[in-house]
Amino acid sequence: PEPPPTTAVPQAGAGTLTLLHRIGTTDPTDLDDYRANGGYTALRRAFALGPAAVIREVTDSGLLGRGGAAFPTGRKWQATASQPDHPHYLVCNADESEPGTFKDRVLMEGDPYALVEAMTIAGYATGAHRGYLYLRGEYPRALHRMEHAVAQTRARGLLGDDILGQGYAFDIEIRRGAGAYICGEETALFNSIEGYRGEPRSKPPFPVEKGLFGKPTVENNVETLVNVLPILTMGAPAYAAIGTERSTGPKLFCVSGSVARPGVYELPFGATLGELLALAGVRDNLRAVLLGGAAGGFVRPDELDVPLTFEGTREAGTTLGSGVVIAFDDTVPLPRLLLRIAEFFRDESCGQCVPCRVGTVRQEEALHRIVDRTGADAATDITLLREVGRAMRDASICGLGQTAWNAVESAIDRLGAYE
Ligand code: L3W
Ligand code: SF4
Repeated sequence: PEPPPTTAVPQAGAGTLTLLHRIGTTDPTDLDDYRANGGYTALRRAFALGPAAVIREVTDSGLLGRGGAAFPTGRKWQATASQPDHPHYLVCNADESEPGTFKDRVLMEGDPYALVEAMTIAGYATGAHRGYLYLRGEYPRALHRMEHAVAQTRARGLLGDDILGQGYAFDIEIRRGAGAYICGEETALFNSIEGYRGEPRSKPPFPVEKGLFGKPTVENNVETLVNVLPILTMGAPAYAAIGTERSTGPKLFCVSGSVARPGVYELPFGATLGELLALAGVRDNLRAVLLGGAAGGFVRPDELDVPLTFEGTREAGTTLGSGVVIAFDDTVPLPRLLLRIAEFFRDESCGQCVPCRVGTVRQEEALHRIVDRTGADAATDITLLREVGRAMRDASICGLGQTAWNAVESAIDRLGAYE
């Protein structure tokens, strides 16, 4: 039976929708409806172009990874395609676990065939014949939709040994996560698929060279892959004309917190934070906005003109991450919120390396002392937090430890959290 709905219909932002255009208008359980609404035109174009030209299109589009790190997708695909070692694998990271992120869920629940088609194109371009979809365990509806879409496309010859009669073989296996944030880190995710503990590996070697089962692997986020469809249907130049010069294309933003209309918004890169919050109905008593989730940073109400681009947020001393925008009005107790973030990182640290395993505990303890007023004074604990934060950032193996101090630091420095 169909699991109960877990997501509201996403609200459209201003302008034309590219990534969300089928959501809410096309039946996500009907392959014919998908095909009647533009489905599988991108794969046909990919077959007409050939793998090398598909990679060129993706490179020329300027597409940057949407999972948070903004790595150029074309460069990743090219690096994998050129590896002499075989087989090559494709992994779609659908473990969406960054607090405040729910865009990939909306894509998988509302337009599941798009992800199947995009994964097929990515596999074709990079020489993979097997794709893994690693899906967050807490997304039963997305799982149900994706299982249905994979089974239906397989039954209709859109997955399998000879896709669209083009002689290309590709299939998708779905794996469910089991609730660990760290398994969204790309190499911990490989370990999880392989049946080992979800612990990150040291990089290099990068996955493009030695990834899943030690073989060349492309790993992309759901939203990244779905962008490949408009790149191929509209062509790289038209796609690159959307957004800004360095952050091209459309972007999904997950808006939540103290707003009237929380949801997933699609806007071209370059819209300002203020414009996005106006669409979502921001309240007058706004105190702060968290960009990029728990791994991100806060901005103040007087900084809402920051452009929502990778470069714009970086220049403003914060991050776009995977598109998280959480608004907090002045009724939210900031110190308690920071404590909650610190608890999250302490709980989710895999414990493999000392700076993160110990640092996340020390960070939480110091924040507790400040909130409970059980320490000598807040200034002493803030000094300690800075030292611990620097050690975690400099010496942790993976992004979890490296970013575990970001939000707390920005709350202290930009918001004056404990003044
Ligand atoms: C080949 C090289 N490939 C880097 C690849 C690398 C990876 C990608 C990015 O994510 C972000 C953080 C938070 N040759 C390469 C290369 N690559 N150099 O490019 O790599 P990297 O190491 O910059 O980042 P990462 O570890 O993949 C860290 C965000 O992730 N984050 C949480 C994200 C949560 C979600 C979610 O819930 N959906 O995304 C937490 O830290 O923004 O920037 O593929 O292999 N020379
Ligand atoms: Fe594990 Fe944290 Fe080290 Fe990452 S930084 S490997 S989560 S202990």
